[in-house]
Amino acid sequence: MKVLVLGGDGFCGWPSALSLSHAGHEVAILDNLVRRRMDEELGVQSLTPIASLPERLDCWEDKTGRRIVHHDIDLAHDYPALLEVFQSWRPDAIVHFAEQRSAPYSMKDSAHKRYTVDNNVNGTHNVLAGLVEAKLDAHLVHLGTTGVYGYESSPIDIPEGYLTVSYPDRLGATVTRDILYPTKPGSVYHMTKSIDQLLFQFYAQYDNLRITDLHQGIVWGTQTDETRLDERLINRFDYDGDFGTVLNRFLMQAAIGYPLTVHGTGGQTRAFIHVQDTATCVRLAVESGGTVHGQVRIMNQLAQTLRVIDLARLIERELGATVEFLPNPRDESAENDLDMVNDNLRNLGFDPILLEEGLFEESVGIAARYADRCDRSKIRATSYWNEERRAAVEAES
Ligand code: NAD
Ligand code: USQ
Repeated sequence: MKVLVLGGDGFCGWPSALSLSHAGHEVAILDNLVRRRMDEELGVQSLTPIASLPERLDCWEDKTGRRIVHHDIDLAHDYPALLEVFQSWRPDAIVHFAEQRSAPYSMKDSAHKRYTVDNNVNGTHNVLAGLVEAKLDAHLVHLGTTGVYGYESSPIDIPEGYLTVSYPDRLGATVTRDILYPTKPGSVYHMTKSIDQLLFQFYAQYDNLRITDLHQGIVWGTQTDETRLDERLINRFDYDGDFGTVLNRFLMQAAIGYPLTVHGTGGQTRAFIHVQDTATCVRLAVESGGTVHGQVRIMNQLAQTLRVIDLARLIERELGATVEFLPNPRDESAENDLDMVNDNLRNLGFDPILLEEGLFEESVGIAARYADRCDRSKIRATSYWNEERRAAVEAES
């Protein structure tokens, strides 16, 4: 298949592009490299020294003989260039990673909120409008988030996107239908993913597009089978307070002897998946292809759910780290339960990598190896959800 990977230079997109190329697909990356410019804006670099994209692509060709082409296009603001790629290359599948994906970054201030909405909503809409205008029947596989469901304890296992509801009609007869699971985003970033869901539903209904939305949990780990092949292929490792996600941050903190930064009581339960599994699930979604025209296929993409404090205690036990409870800069439930169905991907052959299987070593090894690249002043999360949270954190500090 010809697969266009939007956002293929990022943390999830890069290993997924390599995995698709390794599997024999013809791959092209569309990425405007804005994530690398955000590193400059935030004054922090990936803990791992990532090569430039041209270097990465040359190295991949040296190692495997397979060429991946790069289109430097802003998905949100250069619609004509996007359309030209659709019309001239005519991909069979499009994997969409190209969004601003940090919740804290999206909550910094009005400029970051507006950027996140503008980038994510416009980018997704441009892809959908472009598919229609190019008369392209490509399968769109989008990386969404388990965060769209919200994090309130639920009496049911969270289903895969749709909730079956029954209610009485005017005459008292029972009506049953599937609706999108009510969304309750916890940040402006998560809100853009909720909006994406409506855009998909609309374009599937009126333009018969083929769409899979992967509701993915927090990704951890760094390397995959393909990125391990050469130092120049190494994946990025975000550890800072904006882009670093909780498990990778804890592993890095343990490696450098920094107390684990648990927000609040650590009672938040979240979904997790290893980056190797991200690449696997994306490939399974692309290769399975078979979505029904007109109905968005939603698959929950996670290996397991875990409480932040349990993760911290596990790392404390296994790696001898210390735990520090910090006032939470986010406005989120102090505690929640979370159970989630993931049958759709399992039925396609997904066999999740679980935390217990001890993949810590690699991440900790990487963190230790590049510890001198860590700027400790960038570890604490300093993006506050609202003035009340800021005041509460300042009062406690
Ligand atoms: P990332 O920031 O590392 O990568 C995103 C890539 O998209 C970057 O290379 C960036 O340059 C590119 N991009 C952003 N806006 C663009 C635009 N307008 N035009 C062209 N390119 C653009 O993020 P990631 O961690 O790889 O996440 C990828 C996707 O997966 C996101 O949509 C995110 O919501 C989703 N996701 C990520 C996680 C996680 O834990 N990392 C978890 C669940 C879902
Ligand atoms: N947390 C800590 N300490 C830290 C960092 C985070 O206790 O040092 C807590 C947060 O308060 C939160 C939880 O850990 O309760 C998760 O935070 P996170 O930064 O690891 O993840 P999140 O902000 O939810 O976002 C990440 C990705 C995002 C993706 C989402 C999946 O950045 O792109 O959509 O995970 S989900 O969590 O399912 O919404």
